[in-house]
Amino acid sequence: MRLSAYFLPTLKENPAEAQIVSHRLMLRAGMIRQTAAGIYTWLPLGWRVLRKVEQIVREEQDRAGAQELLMPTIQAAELWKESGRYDDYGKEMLRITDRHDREMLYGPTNEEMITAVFRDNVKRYRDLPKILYHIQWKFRDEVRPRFGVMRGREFLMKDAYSFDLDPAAARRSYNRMFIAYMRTFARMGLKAIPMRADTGPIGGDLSHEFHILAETGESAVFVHRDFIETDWRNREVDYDDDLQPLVDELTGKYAVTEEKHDPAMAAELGDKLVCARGIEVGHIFNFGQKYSKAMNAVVAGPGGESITVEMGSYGIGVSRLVGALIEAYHDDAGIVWPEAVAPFKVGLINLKKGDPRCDAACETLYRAFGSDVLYDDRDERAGVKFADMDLIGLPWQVIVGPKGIANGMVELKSRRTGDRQELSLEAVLERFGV
Ligand code: 5CA
Repeated sequence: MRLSAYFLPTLKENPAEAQIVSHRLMLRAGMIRQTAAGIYTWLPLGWRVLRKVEQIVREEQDRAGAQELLMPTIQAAELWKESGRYDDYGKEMLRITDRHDREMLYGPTNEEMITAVFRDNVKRYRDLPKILYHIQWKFRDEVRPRFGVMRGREFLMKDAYSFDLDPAAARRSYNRMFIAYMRTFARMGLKAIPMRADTGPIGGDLSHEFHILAETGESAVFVHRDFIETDWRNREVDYDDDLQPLVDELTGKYAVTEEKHDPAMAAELGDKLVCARGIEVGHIFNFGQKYSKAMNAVVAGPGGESITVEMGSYGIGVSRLVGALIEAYHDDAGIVWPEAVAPFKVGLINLKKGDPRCDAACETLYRAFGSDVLYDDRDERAGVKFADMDLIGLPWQVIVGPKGIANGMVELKSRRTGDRQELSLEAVLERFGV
């Protein structure tokens, strides 16, 4: 993409409405614009990151055996009356009336709808287990939408739902999702801390929140030092294995809480206990038959008997993750994207637009990098180009200037470390395998 043609409205000044760094940087880097309280337009740069995050979530759900579908955002109130949550959900639910005066709503979550899809289409025990998910916009009329996409009213969520024949099988599905979450967040370069949690309006008695560590996180978490040091990225998982020992290891030995553990635990862990701050990016629930009983989601068992299915639900805040990633990865100059979610891998800076050598070298590099490069071909001062490129945080900068290119050399800068290297044009292409 050529920056001269790209829709990237960056801001030099800090917007007054933004209280936290990710909100500030998303506005300044031209990723989002607010259209109403807690409702955002995703501009091209932000949208690219959102799609990358979504794709990692999707790949890890698929790997764990979940199947993607897509349910609508608008739901009929009847379904929610069946489960009893239409009244319980209160003012957080956006209620809508259609032209026929039928009560509708903008979905804050999809337990009811997926339970209806399941009960209308699955009849036999042999069709279980099933884990179904979608990645869809939700609406919650939060009292205080704040911190940009971290607590929006409209936000993108991955929500998965599991259907099993008995509690032991439901636990296996829960464990699969648990491990899938560890892998998902690790792939984005994030440390995710699973923490035993309350179930709130979703229900059930087994639940974990996943917090990623960032200095500006909303909740305090206490976590075992060894846990922070474990790298999940390279941990291979066979989802057909019994995952219970692994989940026990993660929730037992490294138990984390919002309060300092239980004195016995504190004494045992001693100075291994680290207090950190976390942002909740995922939440999983096992709620048994709460919805299946109320909505009559049953299958015929081997002897023809009717079995009420066991369910769980598993959410990831996909749009919140974009903010959380910036909370975890930024410096004074701007965002520092981990490669896995960067909107472009390389920012190409032409320091002297109009200089035939610089232009020719940049065109060569631009073509070679293809869709993974953002080429600053604007007629701007070098300082402006450096500042913008640092602000939007692409992992690598390739800087082409008249002095260097006279000797066939360009500069490669790592956004993360700030390290700079002089390389020949060929060496840069080789370095990135293009
Ligand atoms: N039905 C369940 C699981 S699918 C559910 O809705 N869980 S939840 O309420 O915990 O939401 C799942 C995730 O969505 C949260 O962990 C959080 O990361 C994200 N989320 C929730 N509310 C918001 C919000 N207002 N803005 C941005 N993300 C949100």
